[in-house]
Amino acid sequence: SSIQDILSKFEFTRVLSHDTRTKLVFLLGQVEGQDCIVSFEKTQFDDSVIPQLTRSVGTMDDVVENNIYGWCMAQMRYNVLDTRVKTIYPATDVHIAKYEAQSRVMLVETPSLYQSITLPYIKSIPAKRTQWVQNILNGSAESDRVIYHDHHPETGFVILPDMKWDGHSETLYWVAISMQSDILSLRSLNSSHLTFLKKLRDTSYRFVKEKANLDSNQLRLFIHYQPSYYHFHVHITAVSFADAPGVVSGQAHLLDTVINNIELFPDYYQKVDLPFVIGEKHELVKNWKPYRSFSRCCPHCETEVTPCDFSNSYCA
Ligand code: M7G
Repeated sequence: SSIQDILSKFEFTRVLSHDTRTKLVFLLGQVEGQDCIVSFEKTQFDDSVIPQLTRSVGTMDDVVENNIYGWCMAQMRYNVLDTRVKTIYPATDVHIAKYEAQSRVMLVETPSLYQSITLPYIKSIPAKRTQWVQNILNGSAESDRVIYHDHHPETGFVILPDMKWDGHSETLYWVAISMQSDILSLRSLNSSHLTFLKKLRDTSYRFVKEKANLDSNQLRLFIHYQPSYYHFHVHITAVSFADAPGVVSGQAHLLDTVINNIELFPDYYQKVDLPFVIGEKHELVKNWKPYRSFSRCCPHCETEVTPCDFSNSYCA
């Protein structure tokens, strides 16, 4: 039989597999009483259509707008595939640097490099860059999407769908954002935040179970270091979303591990060296001295000479 013939006679039985990363679906069905497998794969965009993509956006569903960010599910006029569309307008140089193709580097942040480079960088970030966060906290954006809001000024947080979520539970991606603006990042966490962190974790488990029917053992809760936004938040993702953006080592720190480290050592995150992967076009990279160029030059010496001369006892 011809392919066309097979497809027209295909009677669907069940989905054999659906790889959400490769967008590859295998279906089992029957054709004239015999088993038949058909697969579908979302194809790459053809290079020639890419410049025309914005013009081919047709009907838009699930439209969300928050400050300079917007995203939706779009039916494409000149393409049968539904495609998720995100907009950032107006975009800053920081956004451009973030999304531009670039190689990545592994840097090691000692506590003193945090003080001398990272903290001044964080302080130089204009407040408007986290306007979208304030909009969520004060209810002026995405309020219809908020899943849970604990308003306590110190231990409160908001749980809502992340911009990265496509709405399916196997690719679940939510975010929990702290009410407090003083917790800048993982580096700021100490034993005074344990109650907050545990409450956030347990509440996340409860609501994911309720709304998406996933158990706690199907979830990966983590914190990014370095984050893009220095207002503390926790990423809530499905374990099945195995290659969700940003789950890699060098970026994601499991919330359970973070809580445990602080329980063992209250000032763990003020003392520890934190390695992190970052795009080479990021502003932090430009100022990063020393560039750790080979492993025998240990990060503790923080010499400005690259490679260091091994005069420090650590490096001998
Ligand atoms: P991050 O670790 O600071 O940065 O996480 P990343 O973008 O490098 O992961 C911030 C998280 O907030 C990310 O998962 C973003 O997708 C998400 N996010 C960013 N913006 C601007 C918005 C927004 O406007 N609304 C929602 N709901 N999520 C956002």
